[in-house]
Amino acid sequence: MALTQHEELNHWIEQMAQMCQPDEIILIDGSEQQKQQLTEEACSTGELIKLNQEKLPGCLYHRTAQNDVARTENLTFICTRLKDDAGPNNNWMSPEEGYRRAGEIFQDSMKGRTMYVIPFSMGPVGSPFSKVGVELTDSIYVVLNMLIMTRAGQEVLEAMGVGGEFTKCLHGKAERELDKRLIIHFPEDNTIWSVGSGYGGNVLLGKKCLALRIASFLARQEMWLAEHMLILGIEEPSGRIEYLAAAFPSACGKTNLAMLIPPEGLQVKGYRIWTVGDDIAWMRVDTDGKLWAINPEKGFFGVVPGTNSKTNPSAVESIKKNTIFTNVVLNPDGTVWWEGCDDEPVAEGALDWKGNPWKPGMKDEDGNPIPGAHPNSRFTAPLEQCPSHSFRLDHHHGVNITAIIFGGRRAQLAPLVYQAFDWKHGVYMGATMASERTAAQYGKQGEVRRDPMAMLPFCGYNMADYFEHWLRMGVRMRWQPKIFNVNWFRQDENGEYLWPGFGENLRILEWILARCRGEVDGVKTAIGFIPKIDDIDMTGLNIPRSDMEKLFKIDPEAWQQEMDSVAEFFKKFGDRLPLELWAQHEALARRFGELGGSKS
Ligand code: GTP
Ligand code: SPV
Ligand code: MN
Repeated sequence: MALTQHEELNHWIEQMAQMCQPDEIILIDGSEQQKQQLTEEACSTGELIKLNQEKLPGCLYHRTAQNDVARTENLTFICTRLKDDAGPNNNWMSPEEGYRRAGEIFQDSMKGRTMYVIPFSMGPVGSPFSKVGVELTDSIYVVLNMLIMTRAGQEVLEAMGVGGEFTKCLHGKAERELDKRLIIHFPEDNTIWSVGSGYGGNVLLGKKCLALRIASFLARQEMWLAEHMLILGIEEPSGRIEYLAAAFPSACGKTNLAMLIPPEGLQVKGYRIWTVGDDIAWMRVDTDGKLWAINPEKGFFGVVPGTNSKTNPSAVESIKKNTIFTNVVLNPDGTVWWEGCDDEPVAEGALDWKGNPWKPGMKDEDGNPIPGAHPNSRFTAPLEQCPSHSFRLDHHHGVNITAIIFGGRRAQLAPLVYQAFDWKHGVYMGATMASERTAAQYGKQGEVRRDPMAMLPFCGYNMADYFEHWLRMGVRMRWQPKIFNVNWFRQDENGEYLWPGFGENLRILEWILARCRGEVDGVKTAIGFIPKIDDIDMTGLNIPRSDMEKLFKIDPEAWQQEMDSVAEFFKKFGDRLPLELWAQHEALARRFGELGGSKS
C-alpha cells in the first residue's frame, strides 16, 4: 500500500529505498506514542541513553562518533549546473557528480536498518511563509531531534495534500568515515543529500541545509530573506514591543542574546524580553512596506558549555526536561555536566563525551586539561520551554523588525557598537563582517575569517548575487530597518574581554532602539555612528571610563589593513560583485581621509 496520498512523494521514497535498501520504512506521524516507542528502541541499542528521569524528566543523552562533532564545511557542497552560480563562497560539484558520488555511499547503506520518513514544516503549518520538507533518515536520533526542532508529522502530510511542493531531504549514517561523508545540496532540484555523518547541522536537514542553504536560494527568486539570525522582542512597560534580528556567526552569542535577562541595574525600567528565535530568521516585506520575520524552527540546538544560571538562566530553565544532550559529561546518577555549568563536577564515576572515565583535572600527555564535554556539545530543547518564548511563535507572518544587527568575535578592531549611515552602507557592513573561528566548525580555532552576514557557510548560491539581493530588498521596503554592528568580544592588552556581555548587552540594544526612534544623537565617525559614551545607561555596571573608550576606539591603521583584506575578499567575486559595494568601500576610505580615527 502507498505510504502517503502524495504520488510524487511516494515515488521518491520508493526510488531512495531502492538505492539504500532499508529493511523497513516507517512514517513519522508526530504522535507521542510513536516517539516513546522510538525512544525505547534507541535506548535498547545504546544509540541513546535515558537520563535520570526524576531529575531530568524526558531527557536523553547521545554521543556522536569522535570524528563527527561539528559541521564539516569542507565536505559540504552546492551542486548547480553552472559552477559560477555556486560562487567562490561554496564548494562545488556538478549535480551529476554529486548524485553519483553520494549515491555510491548511499548504495545498500540501510540494509538491516529502518528508513524513517519525516514530513516537516519550517514555519507554522500551512502558512504562506513556511516551507515543507520530507527527510528520509536511518537515525532515530535524527527523528527525535527533528520532532523537537521542526513541526513534524501527520498534520504536515495533510497540509501537503496530494501534490504540494516539498524539499527532498535524504540522510544516511552510512559508516561515518570522513572520506565517506558528503553534505550536498541541489538547489535547482530542491534536494539535499547528506551521508556519513550523525552531527546536528549536517543531519537535521531542516536547519542549515533547508532553512538556510536551500531557502536562501529560493528567497532570492521569491524576493525574501533567509538569514542566520536570532529574533528577539523588547517590551517596555507601556506595552510597546520592538523586535530586533541579529546575525552572528556560529557560537558567537545568538542563543544567549535571544534569551537575554535584563541586568539588575536596568530592572527598574521594567523591560520584558521575548524570544522568537535563536538561529534562523525568514523575513519578508509585507503589504505595509515593513520587514516581517518568522523563526522557521520550533526548538533550540544550542551550545552547551558555558551555559549556567548567571550567563543564561533562560537556557538553564529550557533544558530541565524533554531535552537531548549531545557530547556532554554523563554522571553516574544519570545527570549531565559540562564546563561552565552551575555544579561542581563529580569526583568519581563520570564518563566524558567520548565515553571514557573522566575526572576533573585530568590532563593529556602535553599537560593540557582534558575537557569532559566537547566544546561544541549541544542541547536540543523545545522553544516553548524557554520562559521568555514569544507568544507570536505560531503567528503566520511573524514580527516586524525595527533593527538588523551584525556582529562577530573580534579581539581587536571593531567597536562595541556602530550604526550604518543607511541601508546600502549597512549591506556593506554585513558584507564585510569577519569573525574568529569557533568550535562549531572544523578548522583552525581563533583565525579571523570573512563571514558576510554570518552566512558564509550557509548561502546556497554565489554570494555576489546575495549582496545584490540584499541591496534590491532595501529598495522594496518603505520602512527599512536600521542596521548596526556589534562586537561583544573586544579584548584589552592582556587578552581580557573589555565588555561583560550577556545580559549587559541590553544596554547596547537600548541605544540601538533609541537611535531607531531618533531619540539620541550619534557621533559620526568614518565607519558609522557610535554612541556618546554618556548615552549608554551604565546604572549598576562598573566599567572604568578608560575601558569604555577602548571599546569605542577606531584605529585608522588597523582599519586600513581591514580594508585591504576586504578588497581581497571582494575581488574573488570578480565583476559579479555589485558596484555599489566597491562604491561603499571607496566612500569608507574617503571618510577615513576626512575624519581619521577616534582618539583615546
Ligand atoms: P550557534 O548555535 O553555533 O549558531 O551559536 P550561537 O551564535 O547561538 O552562540 P551562543 O549563544 O550559543 O554562544 C556561544 C558562546 O559564546 C558561548 O560559549 C557563550 O558563553 C559565549 N557568549 C555568548 N554571548 C556572549 C557575550 O555577550 N560575551 C561573551 N564574552 N561571550 C558570550
Ligand atoms: C551553527 O553551527 O551555526 C549551529 C549549529 O547553529 S549546527 O546546527 O550544527 O549548524
Ligand atoms: Mn547557528
